[in-house]
Amino acid sequence: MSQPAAIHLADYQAPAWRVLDTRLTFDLAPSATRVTTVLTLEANPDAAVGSDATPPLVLNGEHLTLESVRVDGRALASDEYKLDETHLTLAGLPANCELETVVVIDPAANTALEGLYVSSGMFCTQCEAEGFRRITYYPDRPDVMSVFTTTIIADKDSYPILLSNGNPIERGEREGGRHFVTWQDPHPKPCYLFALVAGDLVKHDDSFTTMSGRDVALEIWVEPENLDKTQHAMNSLKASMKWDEEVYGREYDLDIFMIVAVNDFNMGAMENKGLNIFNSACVLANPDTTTDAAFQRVEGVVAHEYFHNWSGNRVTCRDWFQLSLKEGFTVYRDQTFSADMNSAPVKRIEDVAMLRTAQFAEDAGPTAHPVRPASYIEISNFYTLTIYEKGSEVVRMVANLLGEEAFRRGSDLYFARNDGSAATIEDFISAMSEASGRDFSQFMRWYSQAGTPNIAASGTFDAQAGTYSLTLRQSTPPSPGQAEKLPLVIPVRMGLVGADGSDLTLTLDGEALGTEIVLELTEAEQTFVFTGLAGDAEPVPSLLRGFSAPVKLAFDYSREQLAFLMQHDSDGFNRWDAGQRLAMAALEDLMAAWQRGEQEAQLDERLLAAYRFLLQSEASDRAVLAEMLTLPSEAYIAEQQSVVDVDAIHWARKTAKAQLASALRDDFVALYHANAQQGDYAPTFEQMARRSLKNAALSYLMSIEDEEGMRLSQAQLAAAHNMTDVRAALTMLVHSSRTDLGDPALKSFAERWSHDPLVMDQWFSIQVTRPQADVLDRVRFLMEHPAFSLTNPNKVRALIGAFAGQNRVNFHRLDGEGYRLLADVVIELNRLNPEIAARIITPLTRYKRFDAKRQDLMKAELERIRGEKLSNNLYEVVEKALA
Ligand code: B3K
Ligand code: ZN
Repeated sequence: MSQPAAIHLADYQAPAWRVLDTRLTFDLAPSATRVTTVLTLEANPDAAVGSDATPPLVLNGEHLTLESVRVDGRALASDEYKLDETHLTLAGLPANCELETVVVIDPAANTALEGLYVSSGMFCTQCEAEGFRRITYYPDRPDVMSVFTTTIIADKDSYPILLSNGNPIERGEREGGRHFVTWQDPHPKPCYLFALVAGDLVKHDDSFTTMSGRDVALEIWVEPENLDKTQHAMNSLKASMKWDEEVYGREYDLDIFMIVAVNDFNMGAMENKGLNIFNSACVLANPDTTTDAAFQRVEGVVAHEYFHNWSGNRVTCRDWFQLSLKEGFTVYRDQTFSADMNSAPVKRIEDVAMLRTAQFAEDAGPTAHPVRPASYIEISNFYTLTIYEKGSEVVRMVANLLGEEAFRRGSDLYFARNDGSAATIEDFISAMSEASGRDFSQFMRWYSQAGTPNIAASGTFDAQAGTYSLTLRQSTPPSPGQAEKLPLVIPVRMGLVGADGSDLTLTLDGEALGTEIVLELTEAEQTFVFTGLAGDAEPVPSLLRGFSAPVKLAFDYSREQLAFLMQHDSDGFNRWDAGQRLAMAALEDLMAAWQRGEQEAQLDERLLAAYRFLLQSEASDRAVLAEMLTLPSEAYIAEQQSVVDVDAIHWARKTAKAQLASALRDDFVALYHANAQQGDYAPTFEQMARRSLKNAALSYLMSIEDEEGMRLSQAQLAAAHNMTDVRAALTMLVHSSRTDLGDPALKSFAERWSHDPLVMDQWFSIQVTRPQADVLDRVRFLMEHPAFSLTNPNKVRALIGAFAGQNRVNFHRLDGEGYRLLADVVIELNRLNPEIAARIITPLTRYKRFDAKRQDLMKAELERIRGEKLSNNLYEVVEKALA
């Protein structure tokens, strides 16, 4: 088998040709769409050429049937160009010329969902990263930017709405019941930002007046039955537009901004210029069908895509190695936006919890890569948590090192200097450096070194001298292709908490610096000596406040110190983190007991006392309290272990939860009732906090199948006040031993919601995350359900993704059946949708983290997959996993 070649950052060369103008005509039909492309081309004077002759023009193109090629109006014979599976090459062109190609494509057969495809009867596109080459022959790379004029011709009855980027400039009728619309996008853009939609859609209209007083029409296009699910996205869009003006000085630049919801979509959404296309799961929201978490996801994704208009579209990426330039920065922007709209500490806790489980696991696994990778085989495999979430953490460190004002100056400079061009990470960092006068050369290692850095921290208190010496040692473990790592610049925000719970003044080198500072760790080991502490008792260090760097920090805290920080730390994030550390210690005791065969082990009293304190302290912020009452997830616990023992983890967490529930049963009942009041549903963070607190309390009660808890769950389900409460109650009943209650509830839920795919996705997930051992049969059974389809990524994620990713005990069954099921699905998806196949396989690629028996079983499935004729996507992932 010929091996796909890797592409290297070091090989970057400027494009040999520029496209000054792109005119596209789509004659739409599901199985045979004709695309006529007229390109005004110019040999790039900046590109290296050996002689006077123009360089060959190499156009990308895949799955296209070429009908004709014309240069300056003259039709070429087939020996005047070179055509293969992936390229159309023309040599000897004049330095300025016009090229016309005509191709035919088959959108109805496109199950990869890249390029032009059909979803629920409508046409739509996904071009990032390399989908445009499935539409027409083109230099499909982000540093080739052109203005686009797009004419869409289609049957008027089936496709009354025809959309593309920019502004509509002409429309009219054609013969045979067809019509057309021509769109023009005045902003030069790379082809990955091209979009087209054709369908029978209705819109939610609104408008926004920009800071300079221009009116922008806002349109959210959906299938008619979803029109009652668009208000939240519209509110979120308007809030995002305002926020980007206020916080970054960024104004929208076209007269119209459109969002379209589609049911079949590989990712969350896509920021195509002026025409964002969304996975319906990330735009539609309604209290009856959508949980609070999904409401927040809609707000965050709408903002993310909107923010890309500047960080991504006006300033785009020179090449795909720079992907985090737009993604890391835009995630940072959407995270801060959501923090401003909701509870900032809760947003930080959620983002960090995700980073520390999923991204840290990626960083420690076979596909680990730097925020700017040095090479890739398939770029679709690099839309990762490292590029997005770690990339955002790196930008956050820049922002924190610079402070708000200098960061804003840096971002203004970056946008001004690179507007309308394709930039690199150096362009971003140099703007930040110039705006602040700070040297970022060592900091750049964050972009080139993979792996999660460790900090080993230790402290000694000298009561007599009144000094506290804090030693920080950093190291980054080896990752594939990178054996040796250099020290990074690691900002460690910290304080010293005195015996009375207040922060002490920090004095370093004779200078009093306040009660909270950022230490900059730049060497492998550094010691900071705080003075002036005579007369104080030993302080407790509060380190990495707000999670000031994406690292694993170890400090040998006693459990008493953790309980103390959990109550007193002035930093909300670190209060939560101290609670998580204390819970981890208690869970580790239980796991060790389980491994010794002792099933009667008792939970550490100190954790119980800490929970009692939380439940009885009135002052707590509700939103944070709900987070604090949540034990570390099984995935997070697994991350902390050298060899993952899935059964011990599951048992320990279950046991801890049940013991907390038994001991604090009445407090949980009271907490439930104190937060149960119901007014009209609103997706405000105050209401969400109440619901999450109430449902957290209920989940403790249900962990011991408490009678009152059972009654409350059933009543909450029957009241059907909103999907957050319904889903929580249904999940708890279905996950309990009471199948006599769970099964009928599932049945009536399905009867009520069979018409709504997004609700049925939830119905799938609830069932396949059931902890009981018979769940695998349920997974297989549900794969045959009429509402399930392997060609719909949301279904695959809801059923297969939820099972393999969240139902850890059952996925990791010792008979290997969980692994086999996932491998079977991966093999099917390899043919249907390689991008999704290469994502859904992830749990199998992490086999090195488990015991020998499970390793063998997982490896055997990976080998079986390797025996197939693999897509580049899967080839790259499987080869790295088995390397
Ligand atoms: N930029 C898109 C990425 C889609 C690429 C899928 N292969 C989503 C986003 O980050 O906004
Ligand atoms: Zn993005």
